[in-house]
Amino acid sequence: MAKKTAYVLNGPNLNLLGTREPEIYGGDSLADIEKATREKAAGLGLAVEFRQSNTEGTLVDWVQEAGAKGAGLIINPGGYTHTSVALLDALSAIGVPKIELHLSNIHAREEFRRRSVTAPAADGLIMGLGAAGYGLALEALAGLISRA
Ligand code: CA2
Repeated sequence: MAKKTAYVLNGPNLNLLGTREPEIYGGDSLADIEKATREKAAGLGLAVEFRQSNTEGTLVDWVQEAGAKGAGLIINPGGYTHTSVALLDALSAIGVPKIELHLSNIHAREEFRRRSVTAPAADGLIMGLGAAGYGLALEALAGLISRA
């Protein structure tokens, strides 16, 4: 039987991970995180679509694709977390399990980061655990997929 696919979507500026602000986001690059995520997924028997875009519409398209072709979704919407009704609407429209993920604890940061516009569409949130959050989110998603 074909493996179920977990989409792991990353929003704006996450391609810069590892180049600046390691005290906030950790020292791993997005490529390091992708590698660890793929290893974790293999252990869980899941296939992975791991993607990053700086463009809101592309992320909306990928959320819709995850709803049509995927078994579940992990999303770090980056700065769009705090602004994007379009991503909230896309996430609300899909019927697969969804986890919102942040490297940093957004509630411990500037006031404008403390509100997530997209969080109401998520089944659960993981934040503040750095790159390790991706593996933890995948584990949680595998559980949600198996119970879906
Ligand atoms: O903590 C997170 O994962 C965030 O989603 C990361 C976003 C930020 O806008 C959110 O408030 C919280 C930004 C990621 C930008 O990452 C950079 C990393 C290195 C250098 C520059 C940006």
